Amino acid sequence: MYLYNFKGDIMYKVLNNDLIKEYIDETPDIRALLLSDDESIDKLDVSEIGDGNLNFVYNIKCDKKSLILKQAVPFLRCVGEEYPLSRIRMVFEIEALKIEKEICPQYVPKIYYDSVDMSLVVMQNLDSHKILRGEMINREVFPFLSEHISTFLADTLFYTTDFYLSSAQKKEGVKKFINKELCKITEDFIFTHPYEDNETNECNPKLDISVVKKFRENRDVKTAVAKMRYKFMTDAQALLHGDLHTGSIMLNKDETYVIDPEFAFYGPIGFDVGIYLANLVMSYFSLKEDENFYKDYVLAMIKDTWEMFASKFKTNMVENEKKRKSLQWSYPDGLEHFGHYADSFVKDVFDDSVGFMACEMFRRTVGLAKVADVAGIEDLERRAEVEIKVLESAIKFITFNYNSIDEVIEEMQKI
Ligand code: SR1
Ligand code: MG
Repeated sequence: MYLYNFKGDIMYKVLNNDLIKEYIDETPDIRALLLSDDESIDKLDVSEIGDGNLNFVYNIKCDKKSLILKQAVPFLRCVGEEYPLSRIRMVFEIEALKIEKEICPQYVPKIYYDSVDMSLVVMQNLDSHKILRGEMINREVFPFLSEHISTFLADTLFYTTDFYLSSAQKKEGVKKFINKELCKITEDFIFTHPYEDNETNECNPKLDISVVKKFRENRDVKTAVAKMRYKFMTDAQALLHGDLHTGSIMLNKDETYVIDPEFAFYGPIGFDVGIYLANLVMSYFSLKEDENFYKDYVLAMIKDTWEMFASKFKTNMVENEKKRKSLQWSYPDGLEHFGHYADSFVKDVFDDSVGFMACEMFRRTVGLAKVADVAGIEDLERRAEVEIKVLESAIKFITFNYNSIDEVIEEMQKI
């Protein structure tokens, strides 16, 4: 039933609910996680639960035991087999999960098994946790989320920079994460297609096309987006998650987990921060006039996430510098000067974050991949009103300079 290669490993096959059981039966390391030797695979309960754009995700249960199996297929799930995509993305996902787990064990699910041949990873089932996007649509509040996400961002991003790694380690890291195909998806679907007449773009039919034209034909917007695109392609600052929207976070009131890092590569720090903030901003604009409590909550999330991230990243820089005592800063007052440099570095990350935030907001409105917070609004006229706010604020974010997150929030409140 399965083909084996010369090393005796199972060769790739696209799984489905039935094939998963057979696969588990033939893979002792996974089988032992769910069944005792004398138990039959018929006891397994398998359901496909993936709602992402790329892969298939199976929830596998046996009595009280359960796990998640995620498999990459050789095409882009949301488009279909006519959009081929190599399965190597699973290698990047596995490697990134392992690095993130080492840096932030409390925010990354446990990995039980991985197979490069089968392009799959078997992980902890976060069955008492839900996807953040859905929880925000249900107006749920999470007291520790900003604390957790700001630490995840500050630590995964800092501990993979040249500030922390040796020059050689960092370059090895960059080489290991040449994630060509998924970076190209981002270059196309975030930074290119939304600004052109592309067949993959999709718009709410009730969205006034003149507003779309307004940013597509605005030279300042296009120049600024081109700069963000170039920065994304060239600025290998740190190992990014690469797709840190609110659908890549699972949580409950106490715990937060970041999942799905298949887009991981060495890129600009502000990309991860900006994508996350953009998804909060879109959630904010999706709220109705009278939802003041949740509006204030989302604005507080935006402010807290940025401010906690900035402070934690700076602390990481300064504390690490004290230990490293690099020559560059060791002259009298060196550490104080380094503190100024850290402030200036973090301000550059802020500017990048606001720019990437705008790019994510444009593409989630007129591009292929939408966000349910906005696209899920059934009344298309109301959805269009929200989309106009998203586009108008994105135009401001990409063309103006802001000194602080408070200024960004003030801008949002004016729209
Ligand atoms: C064409 S793939 C669309 C999007 O899905 C992923 O989650 C990424 O955000 C990608 O841009
Ligand atoms: Mg994903």
